Amino acid sequence: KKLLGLLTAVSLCIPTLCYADNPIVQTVYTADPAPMVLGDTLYLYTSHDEDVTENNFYTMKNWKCYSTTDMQNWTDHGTVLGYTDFSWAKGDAWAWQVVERNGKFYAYVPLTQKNGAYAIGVAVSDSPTGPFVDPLGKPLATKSGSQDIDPTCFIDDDGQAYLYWGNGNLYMVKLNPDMISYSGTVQTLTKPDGYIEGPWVYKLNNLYYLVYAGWNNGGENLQYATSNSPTGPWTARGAIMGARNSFTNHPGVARFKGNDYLFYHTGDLPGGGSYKRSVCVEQFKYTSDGRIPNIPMTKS
Ligand code: FUB
Repeated sequence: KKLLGLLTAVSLCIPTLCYADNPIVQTVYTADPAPMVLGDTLYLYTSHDEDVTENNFYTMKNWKCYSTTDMQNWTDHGTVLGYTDFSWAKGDAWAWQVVERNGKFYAYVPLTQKNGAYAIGVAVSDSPTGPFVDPLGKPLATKSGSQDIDPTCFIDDDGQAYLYWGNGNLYMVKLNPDMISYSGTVQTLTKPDGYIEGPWVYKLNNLYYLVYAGWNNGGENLQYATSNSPTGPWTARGAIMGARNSFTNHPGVARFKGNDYLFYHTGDLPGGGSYKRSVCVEQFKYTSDGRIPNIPMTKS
């Protein structure tokens, strides 16, 4: 049955319609999942680990998009943006996120600049599946140059958009309503215990949640913290998931059609590992007092 499931998943993934259990995508290596709910569709944005890696490290050149209306059948929208779409970048298309505002779609990306420093860029589209265009021709934001990765955007109920990012430190800046500029300076927030990278911020029942990758015995796990403010202070609430066949894990959380989902990645596809990862998803339920439970990984 499992083999049939895998064969079905692989065969139906050509050319655009996928049916798959975990990993969701079984035709290429994908990582750093970032879900976005738009009406009755969930879009899943991922980074892309190349099949042939260079220097035994991340070899990542572009980003991909998938969508579903039922969390079972997935449409493959292909590569929707790449580092070559940014004139100032020389590579490292790592974890990204796309958010919608007033009918436009804003992609926040980490890239290595031609001078070698990391930076956060932005690209805009009229469609959730692109094409995305860099409106600035330069980075949107930088702070440390070495830790400027893993951007995530959260728009609060009052319309204020926040851009968070950072490895080792948690940086934050308030975006202007145009979503491609900011006012004030980039702040270094007090990070919750265990924070490494991969922030994902959202609000539920007036509580702000920060889910992130944290330290766990020489690798990463997923942890979360909560706050009464989008700028903290954050109270660490503990680990919710480990990592499997990959040094990293990376969270994306969404409520879709009344159910809650945690997206993450493993190294579970054949030939996979820390630099050839695959995105997965688990449905979960918050406890009655708003806690995220420990969420086991499943594998088909
Ligand atoms: O995908 C490259 C890096 O691995 C990301 O920036 C981190 O979050 C980790 O998933």
